[in-house]
Amino acid sequence: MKSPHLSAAACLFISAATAPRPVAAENPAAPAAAPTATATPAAITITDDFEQGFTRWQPTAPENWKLSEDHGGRVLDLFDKTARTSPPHRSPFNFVLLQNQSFGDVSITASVQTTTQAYGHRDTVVIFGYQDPAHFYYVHFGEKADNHAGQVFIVNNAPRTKISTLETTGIPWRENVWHTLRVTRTAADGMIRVYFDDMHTAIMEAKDTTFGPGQVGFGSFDDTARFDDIVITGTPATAAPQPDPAASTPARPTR
Ligand SMILES: [Ca+2]
Ligand SMILES: [Ca+2]
Repeated sequence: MKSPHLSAAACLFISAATAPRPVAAENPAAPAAAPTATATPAAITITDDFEQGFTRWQPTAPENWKLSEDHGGRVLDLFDKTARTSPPHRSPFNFVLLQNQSFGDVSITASVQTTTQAYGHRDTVVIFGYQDPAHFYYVHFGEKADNHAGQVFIVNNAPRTKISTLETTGIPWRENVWHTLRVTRTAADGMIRVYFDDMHTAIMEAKDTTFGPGQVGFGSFDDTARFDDIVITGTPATAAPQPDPAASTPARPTR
């Protein structure tokens, strides 16, 4: 049996940006550091090339996903779309979520190949700010854009609603071609930017602060596709969850 002696570093790792934030200055004579805005958690990067599996990802319908040989190794293959969970509101049927990790600021990059024949709503999706099945954002990378495709959407306890402010005419998917897509969001101002193959010029934008930190993932509304080389960089939120004032504030006495 071959020993995959190099594989431990190849599959999936988390690297913390280890540069410590400056602690409170003890020496008042020390030159003042450049203003660093508000203290934010150090960003981490999570990568996955799926060479060792995909147990870190939680699928909505596990029977639709498998590892396949492609792209010079293994890829995560949304190979079937027949099994479906029933989302509480009109929203993507098949996606995986990175487990046990939420992000505030986040950048999600993926290599993606569609395995669906061309049609107007041929798509993949990237999920972010995920709170629960009824509350999250997603980008629909749809072949031809309209109010229900090729947009940034919010699912807020209702069927998905387009929130794109910069819109595209559609995503130029090609058969048997690996594309690169990226979604970024900054939590403070809610700015969302979407890229496809050209990582310099956003093709979609939106701005929404309804949801704070949340989980991230990817999949398709209702098609098949293959995914590889995921790179997620962001500020983790699970270590210090922010209480929801509306939910956690004890009821004030009213008498
Ligand atoms: Ca791979
Ligand atoms: Ca579709």
